Amino acid sequence: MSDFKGLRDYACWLQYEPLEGELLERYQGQFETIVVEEEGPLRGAIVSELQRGLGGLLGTEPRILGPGERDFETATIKVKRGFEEVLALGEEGYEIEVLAVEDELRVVITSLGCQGCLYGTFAFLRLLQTGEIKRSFRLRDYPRNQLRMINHWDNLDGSVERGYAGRSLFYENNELVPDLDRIRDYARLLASVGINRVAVNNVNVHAAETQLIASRLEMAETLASIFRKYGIRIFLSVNYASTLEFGLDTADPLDEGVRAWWKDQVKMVYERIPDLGGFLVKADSENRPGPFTYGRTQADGANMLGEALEPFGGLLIWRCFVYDCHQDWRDTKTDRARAAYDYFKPLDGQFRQNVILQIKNGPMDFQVREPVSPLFGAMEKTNQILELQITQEYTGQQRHLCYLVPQWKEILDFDTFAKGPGSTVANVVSSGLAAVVNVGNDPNWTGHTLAQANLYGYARLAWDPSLKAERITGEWIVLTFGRDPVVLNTLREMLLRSWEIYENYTTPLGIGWMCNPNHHYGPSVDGYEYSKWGTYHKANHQAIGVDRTVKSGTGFVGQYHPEVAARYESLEGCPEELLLFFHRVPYDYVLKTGKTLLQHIYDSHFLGVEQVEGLLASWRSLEGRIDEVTFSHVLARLEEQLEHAKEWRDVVNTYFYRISGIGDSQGRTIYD
Ligand code: GCW
Repeated sequence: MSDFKGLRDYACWLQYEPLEGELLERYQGQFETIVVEEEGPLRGAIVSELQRGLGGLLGTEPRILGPGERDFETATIKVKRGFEEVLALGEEGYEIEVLAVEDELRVVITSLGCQGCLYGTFAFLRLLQTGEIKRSFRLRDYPRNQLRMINHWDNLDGSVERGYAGRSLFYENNELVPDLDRIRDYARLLASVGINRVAVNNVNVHAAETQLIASRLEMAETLASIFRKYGIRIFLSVNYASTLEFGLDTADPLDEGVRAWWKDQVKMVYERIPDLGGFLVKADSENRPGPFTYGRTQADGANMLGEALEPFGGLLIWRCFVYDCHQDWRDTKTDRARAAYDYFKPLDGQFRQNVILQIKNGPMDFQVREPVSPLFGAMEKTNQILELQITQEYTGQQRHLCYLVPQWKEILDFDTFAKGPGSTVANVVSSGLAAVVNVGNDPNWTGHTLAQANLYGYARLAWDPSLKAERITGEWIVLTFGRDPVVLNTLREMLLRSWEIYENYTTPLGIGWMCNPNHHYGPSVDGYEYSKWGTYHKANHQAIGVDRTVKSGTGFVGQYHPEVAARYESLEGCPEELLLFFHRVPYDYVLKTGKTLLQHIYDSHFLGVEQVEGLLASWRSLEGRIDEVTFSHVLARLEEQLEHAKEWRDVVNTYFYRISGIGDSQGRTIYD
């Protein structure tokens, strides 16, 4: 055991610190005899969680009886399979029922499947801490999404693409890490919030990773066996053109040899990992190979792999992040935002049943603000999942506090109008959600301890997208830091406002990309302006923004359903936070606030920095209420954030002052 496992932050939201006050009074002396009737493969996880949880929260050592020893009369917690009464909740759903017999609380956790029994157990422990377990309480809950997936961008050499929390949890020097305990702890952490699928290697698959489905299959097997104990199935990212690495001279999806090779390979993998979830593929994307090389479509490529996986019940998840990454900035006809829809929409109906398209939330790439991708709801006959980014590539890299649940809520609640009003993204992506994770081998998992909230929040939303941001945030704080109302209120406010604050001091009104190329940290207004990536703001001395309207621009707006398109098409109707994504706007254009666009840019940048000062002051006010190690760690990060926010403010403001020649109406300092 490495030392840091004893550190408080290592336990994340599974602290199980002793309850105090009213809750302690309410639960003390309860739950001493437990019957875990459930006998399935997750029994071990259920039993140990009840012991840890109740031991920590109430200081009890509950007697846990097995199915042979059932003792219905005296059991105060019962975990069991049910049938009719919980049928509608599915294998992963559960019912928690609390009845009071005089002063004794009797809890029954019932599910159709062992997975649901485990989730019910975690939920029960959570609800104890939020104080919701009471006399006569009943909760029936179930996951709204079948796939609740985590994507790792981990490479076998131990590096993590876009990782900001140390090195890989899984690999080092092309081997599994020596201490597998940490992976077990990770599986438990993910299961505690209902994650059920994990893709264990980077979507950019290099030669070493290709061996995960061949000579290094035992590594994947070991990972699968660890995650399996918590009901999580692994996925492998594979190189579309693997055949070329194994001596074939083509990766043409219609070639018989290629098809046969994949069928054999998949069979071999499933012999060793029978519950493998399937494959995840990034093809024809950012210089990765794909079916385009052979004049074939994305559907040809995906179906070839889907067909190989089908006999084993495997899924093929195919990413839609396909665009021209060798664009000439002088070419104004090509619009990267259009790419995914242009490539995939015409293929609706051509994908096999076990193929799922994984679509990034926005048409560009995880910027602080983007519209929702028009592909959501555009392909009625095709399975889709939403891809989010928990790792903060463009949102402060876990050095800045940027809590993304409010952003994700907006995305999930966005009405695509695909089938009339109410066709929210949450409804159209009924196959589920995937997200690029933010963990690494840092002692606190996520680099910034408060970034743990993003992982927690993602998982809770994947379980139930209708949960309110306030609810999720409150839960996370209570589970992580306890029930001190001052901590709860202060921290909740800090978290919930941090995305908007980050946006204020970075890129304005949906334009994105004003960051340093390659590593994406810190301001560089023209960093991506003359690059090949298709990411331009086009600021000159009079105006900024990209005209993506149908009337006079790239026509991107026309990819949305008419109700949505009408809103974006008009300059006045367009939501202002996305104004520069859809329109080219002169600096003296007057916004709804009565300010000019230029003045808005200045004001939001001054405000953003003041707000970070506010975050710092709020955090400082918690001194003594948060353990010292975490307190000073977060304090140091916030101090860095403040310095950095000033850098953003000054670089961006100076840029616009220099090119427009117009100063701040309030005469604040803008460097020349
Ligand atoms: O956001 C970009 C990242 C790449 C990443 C790519 C993708 C895995 O900068 O590092 O590659 O997206 O999503 O495929």
